Amino acid sequence: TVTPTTDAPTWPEEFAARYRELGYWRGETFGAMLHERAAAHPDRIAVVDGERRWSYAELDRRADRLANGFAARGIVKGDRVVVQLPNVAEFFEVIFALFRIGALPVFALPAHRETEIRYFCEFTEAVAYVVPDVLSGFDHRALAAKVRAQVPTLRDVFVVGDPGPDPAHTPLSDVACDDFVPYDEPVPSDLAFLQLSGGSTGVPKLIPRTHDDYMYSLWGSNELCAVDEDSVFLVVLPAAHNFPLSSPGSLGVLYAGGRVVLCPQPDPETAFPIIERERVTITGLVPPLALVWTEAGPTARYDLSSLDVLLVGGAKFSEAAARRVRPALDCTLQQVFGMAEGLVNYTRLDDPVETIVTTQGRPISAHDEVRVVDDEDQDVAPGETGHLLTRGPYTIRGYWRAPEHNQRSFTEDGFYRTGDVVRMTPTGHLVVEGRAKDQINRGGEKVAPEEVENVILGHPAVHDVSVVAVPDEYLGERTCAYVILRADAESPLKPVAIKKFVRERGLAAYKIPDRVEFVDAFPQTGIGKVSKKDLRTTAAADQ
Ligand code: J2J
Repeated sequence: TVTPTTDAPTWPEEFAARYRELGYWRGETFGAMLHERAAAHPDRIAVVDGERRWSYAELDRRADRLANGFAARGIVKGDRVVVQLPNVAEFFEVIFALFRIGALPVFALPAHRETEIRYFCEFTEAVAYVVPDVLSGFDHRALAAKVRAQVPTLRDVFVVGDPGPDPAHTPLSDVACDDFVPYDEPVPSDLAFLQLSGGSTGVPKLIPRTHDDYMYSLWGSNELCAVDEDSVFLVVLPAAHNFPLSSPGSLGVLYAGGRVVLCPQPDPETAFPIIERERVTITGLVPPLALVWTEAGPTARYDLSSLDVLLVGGAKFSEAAARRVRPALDCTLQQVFGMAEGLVNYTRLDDPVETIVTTQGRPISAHDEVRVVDDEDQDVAPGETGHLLTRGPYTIRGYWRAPEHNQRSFTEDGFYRTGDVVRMTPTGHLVVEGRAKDQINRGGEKVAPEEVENVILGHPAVHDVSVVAVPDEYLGERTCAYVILRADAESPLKPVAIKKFVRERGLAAYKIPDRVEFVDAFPQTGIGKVSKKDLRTTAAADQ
């Protein structure tokens, strides 16, 4: 049976039974999976981080020792641990250690700052927070100290690298422990981790994924992306994001017994020499990066001939850009339209070129149920554009601890309302035509306007604010904040003052409005609400 949890809705028993019968849920856990791979091919390289090369046996041993150490510190099955690490080998050591003891990593991104991290720690009642020391000039230990002072459940801060002077911070290297510490292991139907939603509300929602369901998305992806033990996957995007983690991602490649290579920065100058040196065969990029790579490819001084497959997703990849991939990089483009909530669509490697460049793929599974509906939840005619609803063997049935929000985001019969507006081709491929959710897709990085608006409303001079998307050639969309100042506000206030305020309140840099405009009023809809549609039109025209 599916492990019951009051924190997250799960699949009804009949669905769970069907997914098992169909062989999608294989009854594996991440902890056991790594043990098995390490036993089968101990000496094969699992993770490469600069000069460090960890074999499967090494990664397995490290995860075991760290699991003992975490258990010795009282971290138990079901506990939440916020993990905020860049693309370093320790990321895998930490998450597999947590998987083993059944504690749930909460996958923060390196860009997250105080507001987001405090929220993750508070909301999940996290017992520990794992950070790097200093990253891109930002001291994560100082952030950890602030958050720890505010969140009583947070007992431990583990630092990868130099722990600094704070006695409350423990170097991760001091945690590992050779002596076995008994712990209660998770079962395959248990939650494995909490992933972050792109979000369209005031605070990001947390996505509860089980060992069973996520594992299926991995091997299902491996089959479609031709990942096997000879695959060498380059992690270019932030490792914790669902795309580089699972589509097919680092975890898919580890499942297949392949090699994961970590890339510290996404630019061609950093990535291309690594591709040459490690003979990388597959990687995944968001569209803006894919543009940069295809521009740099033809004149690159590095041998990129090992690269077979380039996955592009996270935001719409234009047809024109898609056509340039093969000529520039001499590899097969695979479009991927996925979401951390579940459903992942891929163009197939053997699809006709026209399909590859004009669609965002079709679902992994024959049992991914996909509906395209109108505003009344009625199916549209075949080929018409509508809202995408989905349910299936790796799509969640509800967010973690969000019963009210779940009422809106899921239909009564358990379909997830993706908020994406799509059209289905006769071959079952989906074309993303737009979006109904109030979210801005800034080159694959998702910004929830409401979250940014709430922060800006905290500024003493601000009466009202509305954040909207502005079309952008490179990122697809950028953000623009329209601000109405208070009548009694000290003028003049400069746009940078608003940006600075958002930064100081501790939001990730990609959420700071690219543009700030002061206005006297917002356009209204017929029923007196702010018309974001009209604001977007104004913003696009004013560029
Ligand atoms: C248009 N919009 C896209 C695409 C995602 C693989 C790939 C991406 C994600 C991801 C992921 C798009 N064209 N090709 O988790 O496993 C937009 C949609 C979608 C939202 C999900 C994966 N690919 N999108 O991007 O949870 O709006 O996951 O609903 O971050 O990104 O965002 P996220």
